[in-house]
Amino acid sequence: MQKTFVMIKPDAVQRNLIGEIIGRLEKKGLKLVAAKMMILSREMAEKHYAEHKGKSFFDDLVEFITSGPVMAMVWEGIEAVKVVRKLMGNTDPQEAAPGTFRGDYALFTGNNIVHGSDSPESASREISLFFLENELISYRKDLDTWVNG
Ligand code: D4T
Repeated sequence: MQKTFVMIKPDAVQRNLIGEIIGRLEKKGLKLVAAKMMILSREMAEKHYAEHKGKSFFDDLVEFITSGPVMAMVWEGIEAVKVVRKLMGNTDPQEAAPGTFRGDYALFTGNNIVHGSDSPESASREISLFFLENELISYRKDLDTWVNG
């Protein structure tokens, strides 16, 4: 079973989309194993987006992601990293397919409502940046049998 890190960004929190995004992840069959509402410090934001340091959009990105509360979460399921990226859609909401979070609810890259890890390695790094090991809940759902075999 794979874990991935998902963050509902400040624009989506402001637009009351927390429930919509969590609802879609739940209905897909993924399992929520950790969640924390927080306002990112500049230091945390710079660590999270370290791979983009030096790029033209880095300062705006850090400004945006620290501008208000985010919902940081860990979701678990078969191929969770890939599945969440598919549900999110293209980084550029104008290219994101209808039916995806970004395709349905966002208009431009600077405000693209949700983050999801792009590889299992990124997921491990991001999960340990945001959560202590004992904040990840291990539990069983009947649904596990139906959706995960
Ligand atoms: P995140 O990391 O937020 O899930 O987005 P993606 O994984 O889909 O895309 P990314 O890492 O390439 O970009 C991180 C973050 O930077 C913003 N961004 C990106 C931006 O404002 N302008 C740009 O040109 C790009 C490429 C949006 C997401």
